[in-house]
Amino acid sequence: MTLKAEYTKHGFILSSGVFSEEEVERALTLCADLPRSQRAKQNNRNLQRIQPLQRVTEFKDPQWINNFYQAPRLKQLLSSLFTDVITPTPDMSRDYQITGLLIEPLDRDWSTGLHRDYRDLVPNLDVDLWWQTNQDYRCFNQLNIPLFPDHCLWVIPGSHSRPDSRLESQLVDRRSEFLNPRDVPNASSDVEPTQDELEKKLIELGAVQIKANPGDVILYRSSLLHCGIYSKETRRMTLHDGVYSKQWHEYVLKTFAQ
Ligand SMILES: O=C(O)CCC(=O)C(=O)O
Repeated sequence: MTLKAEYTKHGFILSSGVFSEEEVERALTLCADLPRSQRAKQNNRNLQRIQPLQRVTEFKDPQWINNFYQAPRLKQLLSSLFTDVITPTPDMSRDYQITGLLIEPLDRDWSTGLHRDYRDLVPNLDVDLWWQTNQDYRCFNQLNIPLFPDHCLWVIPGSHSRPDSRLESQLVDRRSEFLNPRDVPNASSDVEPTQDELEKKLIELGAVQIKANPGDVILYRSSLLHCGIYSKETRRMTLHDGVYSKQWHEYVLKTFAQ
């Protein structure tokens, strides 16, 4: 099966060793202090995402982002899958820059819960238009680039090209229950589900946990049913971005422009 056929079928690819050790080291050096500074700035020890990096004043070298994405093996990977796409966020509009850094919370585990981006994250979305746009696979593609070993992402292979099953839909509906751990102050219940239960449910639904190493790239459709599970015990620094296209940009303009 070609890489493109694999991506089209499963909705994700783990590509090993796209970035060299030196490139990862450079990224780590530039990003090393961001978790500390942003947790302090936002007074939130459990911050799990710094985004967009382009707007973080403590981020010393925003131009590096563009250089980083010029890595020959990344270009090769993307050009074997797409034509007419661009990464990181093109200079179309600052408002749609999503270059981010995913980090571990310090005090408690956290998860995104099972979801499809846009459909489950944007209130009152035109779901028919989103689904129709999803048929164009130049839209709704994202990247995780771990700088430390990263086992946080779970995906349900193939779910990007079909509707939810009844059980998937039930788990998506319970998303908010899995965002916080049991020991969060003011939790409404002392029997909230744990991350272990979430993992068990994901396995029942056929989800796979992606185990990536520094310098690997996980490319996935953001319309895929997916879930990030973050452990406070495990250091996470994963660059997170999209693969963009004219078609994607038209969609966001139509959907979000006032
Ligand atoms: O933490 C992750 O790897 C998943 C992030 C995620 O779900 C998203 O950005 O849509």
